[in-house]
Amino acid sequence: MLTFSACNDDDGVDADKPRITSVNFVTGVDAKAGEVMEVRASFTDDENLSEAYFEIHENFDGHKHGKANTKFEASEIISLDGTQDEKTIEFSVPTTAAAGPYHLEISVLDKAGNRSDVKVLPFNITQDGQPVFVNLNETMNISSKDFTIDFTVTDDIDLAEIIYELYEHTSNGEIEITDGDIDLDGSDDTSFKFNQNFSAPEGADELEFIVRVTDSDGNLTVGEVEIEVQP
Ligand SMILES: [Ca+2]
Ligand SMILES: [Ca+2]
Repeated sequence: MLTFSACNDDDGVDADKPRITSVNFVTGVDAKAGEVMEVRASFTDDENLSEAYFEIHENFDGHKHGKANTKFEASEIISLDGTQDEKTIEFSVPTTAAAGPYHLEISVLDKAGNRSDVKVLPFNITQDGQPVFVNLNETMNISSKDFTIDFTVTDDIDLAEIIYELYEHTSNGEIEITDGDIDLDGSDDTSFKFNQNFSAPEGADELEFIVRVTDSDGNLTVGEVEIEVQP
């Protein structure tokens, strides 16, 4: 069986998609507003690379727009050459970029017009003025069905809203147990003490608590607590 080949060399058409071989957040996955974020990515194609596409967009989960700060968006197209190439790209994050979770999307095109799958990479933009969690334990072990989550969240100027969700991890994925929304209507809410009782469903062994706190400047800070239920 030597006669068959999977190559398209006969007709000269490049039908194989290019690939992204590595992506590295050179300056870390926390990018500070007002600073430069650097990303290095490597690409490969069987015949000839053409260009790479980088896009940044927010991942605030439907959160409303802020006032002083705005959600950062950017995109760049970079020319590539050969069958392997590596580029370092810089994004200047404005000082008014809202702190919160973002996505970097990357895809690559070869000279024949084949596009790679899109890689989606999470990162955060941070701000000195974003809400800060105090005493939020990221892991908890509970031995009874009923338990309490308590922590404090502070802000330099004003907290606006606290949204929380409690999930159960099951073999069929995540099931929401409960959620809540606390509006802080004052104009100088610089500290809030969260203290709530919850109940684990019968038979649950792993829960997750996610809390999203927005300040009145539009910054979002996300906290997570992994909760192990002891048998
Ligand atoms: Ca190709
Ligand atoms: Ca603030």
